[in-house]
Amino acid sequence: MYIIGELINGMYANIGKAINQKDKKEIQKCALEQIESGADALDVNCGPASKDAVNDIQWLVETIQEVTDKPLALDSSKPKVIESGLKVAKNKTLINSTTSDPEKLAILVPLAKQYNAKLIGITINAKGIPQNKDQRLEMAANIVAACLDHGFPAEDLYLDPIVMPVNVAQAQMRDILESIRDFKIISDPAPKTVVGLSNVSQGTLVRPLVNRTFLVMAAAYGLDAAILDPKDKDLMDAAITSDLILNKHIYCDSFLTAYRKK
Ligand code: THG
Repeated sequence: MYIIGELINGMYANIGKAINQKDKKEIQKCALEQIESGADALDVNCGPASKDAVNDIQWLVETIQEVTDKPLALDSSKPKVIESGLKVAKNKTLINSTTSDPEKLAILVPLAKQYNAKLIGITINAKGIPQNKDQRLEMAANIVAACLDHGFPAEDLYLDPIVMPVNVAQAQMRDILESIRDFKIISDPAPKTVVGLSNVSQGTLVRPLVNRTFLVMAAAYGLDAAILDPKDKDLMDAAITSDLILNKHIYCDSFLTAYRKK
């Protein structure tokens, strides 16, 4: 499982404050803690309170790059903010994200190609969040088609079925899981899949348990990557053990420690 740490997000009070006060140490601490916990990449989101996200994202990217060269996932619904981050990002970057709207795809797929970035495509359009599996598959197919049109490789595309809170959309959970499996049949080579895991537990009382259970189930449906809190050790242990069960790394008695040293 490719782990994208979710904690550098202005929606968290400490990060929102650090962005406002240009407190590099707080951001760098958050970056390093996530990497030490096993994150392969870091999501970077200025959050709803940022008044100048075009500049704030550059400051965040430059601040994080002072302490790590892990890939960054530039997380914004505004293409201008993503492009601004791409301009200063030194290493392989993920664009998070394009929707399935033609106007968004027309900007973000060429941008991903130009910067040799990976691209997350979320199955949302101007009409909103899909209500069933067929709508998710249709939007996903539109995203894949746009990538193929522009010569952007499907293997560098991560399709996101949009995870909803289980207390809001309980009847959709099975569809979301099946979408993770079905997205793979859209093209050959197949696109990859990703979820924003913490969405599933928003507003629930036992968040870590809900997150962990959904992650293990999604892993069984073939999930490739997840945006999550890597500092949740039980969650990371479950992710690593799912990979073990799926034969992605070799068993040894100390597989949890061995994986973390990789
Ligand atoms: N798909 C993609 N990108 C995404 C998401 C997604 N990026 C943002 C988000 N969803 C993933 N990141 C988070 C980060 C935090 C939370 C959920 C998802 C979260 N935060 C606490 C809350 O809202 O209760 C905030 C706690 C606090 O304020 O301290 O749950 O789905 N591609």
